[in-house]
Amino acid sequence: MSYTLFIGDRTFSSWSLRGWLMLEKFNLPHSVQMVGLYAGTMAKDLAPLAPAILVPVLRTPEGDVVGESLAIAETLAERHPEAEMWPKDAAHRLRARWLCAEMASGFSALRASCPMQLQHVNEGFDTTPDVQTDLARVEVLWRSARGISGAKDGWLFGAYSLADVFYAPVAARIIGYDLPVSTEVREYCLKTVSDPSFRQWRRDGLQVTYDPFPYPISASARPWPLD
Ligand SMILES: N[C@@H](CCC(=O)N[C@@H](CS)C(=O)NCC(=O)O)C(=O)O
Repeated sequence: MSYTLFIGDRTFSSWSLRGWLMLEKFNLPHSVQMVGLYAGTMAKDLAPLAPAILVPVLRTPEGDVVGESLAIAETLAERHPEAEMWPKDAAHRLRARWLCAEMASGFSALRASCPMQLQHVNEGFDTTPDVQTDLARVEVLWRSARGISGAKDGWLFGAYSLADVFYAPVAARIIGYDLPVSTEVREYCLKTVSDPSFRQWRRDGLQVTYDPFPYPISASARPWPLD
C-alpha cells in the first residue's frame, strides 16, 4: 500500500519538493516517478494522469489521482490523522492553513524573480522592491506562526507541520539568492536546508547536470551552504 508521487526536476521544482516532503517527513510509504519537466515530455508523461497538467501529482494506493499541492496535503492529512501533518491545536492549525494557502496563491514577485535552484548561492542578487515586499510578508507570517505557537525557534509551529513543508522552497530561495532577511528568518532557512530529508532531495537533484543551466548564474556565485 504505497503512494506514487509524480515529480519534476528536483533541483528546480519547488512544488515537487513540497509534495515529496509531505510524504517523506511524515513517513508515508511512497515511490517517486519523474516527469520530464525540463526534458519537454511533461504533457506526454502526465497524459495517463488526466486531468493533471502540473507536478506534483499523487496517486493513492487505490489508484485515485490528485493534483494541486494544497489538495494533496489535505488528502494526505485526512487519510493519515495519526501523522499529525497539521498542528494539533485548532488555533495553530487554522493559522498553519492560512500560511499554506497564502503561499500557494501569493508571493508572485519572489517566485518569478528567484526561481528555485538548489545548485549554488547567487550572491549579489538585486532585490527589487516587490521582492522586498514579499520578504517582509514572509517575516510577518513566520513571526505570527511563532507568536501563536510559542515556538521561539525551530519549526514554525513547534512540531514539523505542513506549514514547514509549504515554506521549504521559500527558505531555499532565500538561501539560494542570499536574500536580505532577519537573523531569525535566516536561521529558520538554514534549519530547513540542513534537514536530512531536504539534503537528500538536493543530493538526488544534483545527480542531474544541466547544460546550459536554465537560470542565470551570478558572476560571484558561491557554493551552497552545508553541502
Ligand atoms: N498550483 C500548483 C502549482 C504546481 C506547479 O506550478 N508546478 C510546476 C513545477 S514546480 C509545473 O508543473 N510547471 C509546469 C508548467 O507550468 O507547465 C500546485 O499547488 O501544485
